[in-house]
Amino acid sequence: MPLATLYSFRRCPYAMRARLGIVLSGAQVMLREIILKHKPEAMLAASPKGTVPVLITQNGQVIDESLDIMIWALRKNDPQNILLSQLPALQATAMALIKHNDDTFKPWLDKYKYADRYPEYSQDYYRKQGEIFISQLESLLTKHHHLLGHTASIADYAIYPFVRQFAHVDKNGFNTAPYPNVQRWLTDHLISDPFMDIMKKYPTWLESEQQFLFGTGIQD
Ligand SMILES: N[C@@H](CCC(=O)N[C@@H](CS)C(=O)NCC(=O)O)C(=O)O
Repeated sequence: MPLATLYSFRRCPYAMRARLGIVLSGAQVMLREIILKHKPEAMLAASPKGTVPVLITQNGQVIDESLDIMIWALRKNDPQNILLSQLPALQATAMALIKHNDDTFKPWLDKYKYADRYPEYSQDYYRKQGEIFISQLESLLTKHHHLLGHTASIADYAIYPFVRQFAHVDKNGFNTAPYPNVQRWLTDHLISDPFMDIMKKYPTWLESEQQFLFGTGIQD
């Protein structure tokens, strides 16, 4: 049976979250690394909205939302209970936190990162708006080692790629800000094996050229 295909872009935090879901589930897909400025026709034919990641399953189902790709992979195999499947209330909390990340934090992150494109306010203003979410994470991480408990869940994996981007805008400023638990949490993830796995570099996939096996394939 052919493997599912994942259109991905290495530095995109949404694509990172999808690749984390795949790695953590032990799934294996064919990875096609794309360039956002030159999206492959085959990807646009499958998902005309033109965002990465896009997964095309073995059955031809198109999944073009990063969180749905994580869920697709983890529903097949989730040895670490990252999906919190037996804990529906906590799972709902995780989904609400991820939604807050995507709907509120991410737009501030973009404005902070590209402040010159949004001259209405200063970069400092955008950073402070983003820090409202960072403070919420700090208070969660003061209570337990991971966002929602003592083990990492989908909330941690879906959110930390975005916090990484936020931290990278001004690394020194971030590292000296009063968020010791967020700094510890982010560092732990950035030195972890799953992060190393998802950040391997692949040459760009050009139509009908090479694609790459991605993931461990320990899942059936
Ligand atoms: N809601 C989507 C958002 C994905 C998204 O916006 N990805 C960005 C890259 S990080 C993208 O593809 N943007 C289109 C572009 O830049 O042309 C998801 O969760 O998958």
